[in-house]
This record gives sequence, C-alpha cells and structure tokens, in this order.
Amino acid sequence: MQVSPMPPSTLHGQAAAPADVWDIFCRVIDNFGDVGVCWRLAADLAARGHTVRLWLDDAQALAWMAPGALEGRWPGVTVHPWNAASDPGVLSTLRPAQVWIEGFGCELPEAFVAWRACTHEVAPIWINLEYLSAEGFVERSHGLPSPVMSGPAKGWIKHFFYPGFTPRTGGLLRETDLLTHRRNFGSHERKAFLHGLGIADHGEALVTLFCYANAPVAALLAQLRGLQPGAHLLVTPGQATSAMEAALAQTPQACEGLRVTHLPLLSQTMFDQLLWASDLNFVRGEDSLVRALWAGRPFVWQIYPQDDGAHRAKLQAFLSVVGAPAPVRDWHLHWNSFGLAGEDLPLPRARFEPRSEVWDAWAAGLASRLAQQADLVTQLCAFVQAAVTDGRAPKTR
Ligand code: TRH
Repeated sequence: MQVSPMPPSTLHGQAAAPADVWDIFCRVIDNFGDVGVCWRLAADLAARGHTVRLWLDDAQALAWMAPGALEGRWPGVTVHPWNAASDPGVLSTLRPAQVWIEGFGCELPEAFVAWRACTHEVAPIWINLEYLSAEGFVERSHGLPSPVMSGPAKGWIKHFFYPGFTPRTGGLLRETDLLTHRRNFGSHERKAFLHGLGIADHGEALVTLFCYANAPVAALLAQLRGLQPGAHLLVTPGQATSAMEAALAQTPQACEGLRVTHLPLLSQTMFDQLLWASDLNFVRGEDSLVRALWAGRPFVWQIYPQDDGAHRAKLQAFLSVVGAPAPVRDWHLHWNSFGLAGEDLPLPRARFEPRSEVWDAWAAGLASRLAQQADLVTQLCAFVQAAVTDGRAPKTR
C-alpha cells in the first residue's frame, strides 16, 4: 500500500471524518519534547472529535504539562502505561484502533501488535511520526511506505509522516483556535498573565530563557545588561537554570542591573502564553520552537545536540527555510556554536535588539506565512481518510 501525501492545496478547511480510535505510542528519550509533542498531538486530535489512547513509558511530565491528563479529566484522551499494552487483561478489553501512531520511531510492543494481528481482520493505518526538520530529505521521505518484513505484522505497511515547514511536508502542530487565542491575548491579558506569575511589568524587554545547560548564557547576560530601558529575564527550571548558575559561577556580577525571575514549570497552555507575553524567546528542541514560531515574536532557537554533529546542518536548513535575516542568522549561529568550538564567540549586541523592526517584522511575517499551510493534524486526518477511502488497509487474516 502506498498512500501519497495529499496535495496541500486540497487540505485547507477539510473536515476529515473523525476516526474511531487512535493509539499513540511514545517513549521518552530525554527532556520534555517527546511527551510534549505527543501530548499536543493527542489533545488536538481529541479536540477535533477523535478518541485517543496515549501509551507512554514515562508520563511524569504530564502532571505539570497538562494538568488533569493523568487523572482522565481531558475529554477524548486517556493516558496508559507503556507496559499495559502487553497485558492480556488490558488487551482483551480494548476497542481496536483505526490508526496507530508510532512516535519518533519507537518500536511498538510486540504483544500489542500480535494481539491485533490475531484478533482483528483489518490492519490499522500505521504511521511513524518523525522528528521535525527543515532538511531536504523531509519532502522526499514524507508519506513513503515501509513494509513490515517480520513478526506478527509481517506484510503490513507503516508510513513515514514528517512534520515540516513547507507545503510538501506534514506541516506543524497548530490547534484550530491557537492563532485566535494568540490574537486575543492583548495588553490586558498579558498584564493579568504576568501578574498571575508574580511579575510586575515595568516596561523592560521581557526575555524568556528555555535552553540547554551548555548555552552561552554569560554572553547573553552581558548583552542584556546593555539594553535600554532594561531587561527582565524569565528563567525556566532545569537546564536553563543550570546554565544561569554556570554563568554566575564564572562571573558573579553577571546579573547586575538585570531583573531575573525564576519560573516554576508551567502547563503547556501557560507556556504558550509566556511566549506570547515576551519580547524575545530563547527556545530549544522541537515543540517550544514551533510554539515560538506561532507566538510571532522574535526568538532564538537552540537545537537539540547530536553526537555526530548533525544538528549543524539541521540548523542551517532551518535558517534557510525560514528566510532568517542576517542578524537573526548570526544570533542563532552564536547561540548554538558556543562550547562546540570551545571559543568565546562574541555576541553582536548592536545587531541584537528584541524590539528591533527587522526582528519583529520577520517573526510576525514568518508566523503568518506558516499559518497559510495546512497544520499537522489536518494533514494526518486527510492522510488517514485517503487510506480508508481507498480501502487500502491490508487484511490481517
Ligand atoms: O525538552 P526539549 O529539549 O525536548 C527535546 C526535543 O524535542 C528534541 O527534538 C528531542 O529529540 C529530545 O527532546 C528528545 O524541548 P521541546 O521539544 O521544546 O520540549 C519542551 C516541552 O516542554 C514543550 O512541550 C513545552 C513544554 N514546557 C511546558 O509545557 N512548560 C514549561 O514550563 C516548560 C519549560 C516547557
């Protein structure tokens, strides 16, 4: 079975018929991105009328990321421990799903696959959801089939589904009401939001810091100290806090003249609002990058480091696809190369103005341009619908 990606132009406004049940499988490698992306996907599908079971090997982060999710208080989504998918008692009560999503190439539990192969006549539409990248292979590989060669599902077909930034990819997660909420987040809402976090707005540039521990924070602090009328740095817990501590250990007076607030872990909804409220967002990995894009505010992305150095090409591909102007490009290169070359790369302050017209206009224009493309869930539903309509789901027996 080969299901070609739908031409993007046909997807706008298309209401894919809700599938009965979707199973999403996710293994947490590290950090928060795996669970963050899979949860957003699950919640978005549920909001569009689908029933979703999310199978996780480590669901702890959901307690703060999506309050109520673990207690089953999120309409349309249930969260299940990974091992339960191999439990015969659990399997015997499961309604078969129409769609399986294998998050980031995690292998599905064999007992789960075997149960399906033995008990149900029609195989699910099986999709391997890949990591986000702007590299050229994404357009080439999006939608390609991958036959299962052995095991209980031998003869079935998985499909690669690649998120991306261009119309020939699977697009980006964007809930149907996200941009309306962002537009309605005016100065009154911003003030109330910040007040809720205990932050008084004194008119300084508000800068959110969500980065890995090796980010060149000392250099950033030096840049922020020179800003007029001042800067207020909002530091997220975990690695960003460690990066701050490392900077202060290096230069104890690094924060002089700066306001610094350490934030608690916020729900994803509040995290989005934090990005909308800030003048400049430092984000990392995959999901927070996408949210910074939708915020339409200036941002700097720290890419998830890979041992083989492959992240450099990935960063360059991103900067080209989003048409980053020179100051934005410079900032990204500096922010990401520190520690790799072992050099103290100077950050060009003159080119760094969180409220600069170049940066503001580029970020806002990019958000509008990307919003013209069909979002990931719309595309996934269309993909599934095409496979179902064509009757191409193989028989299991
Ligand atoms: O945590 P990350 O570094 O995750 C990474 C990347 O996804 C990377 O691509 C992947 O390979 C690796 O994990 C295994 O960054 P990311 O993707 O931005 O995920 C962070 C999530 O945490 C995102 O969903 C936003 C959420 N978040 C909150 O909801 N509240 C918060 O207060 C914070 C700080 C984050």
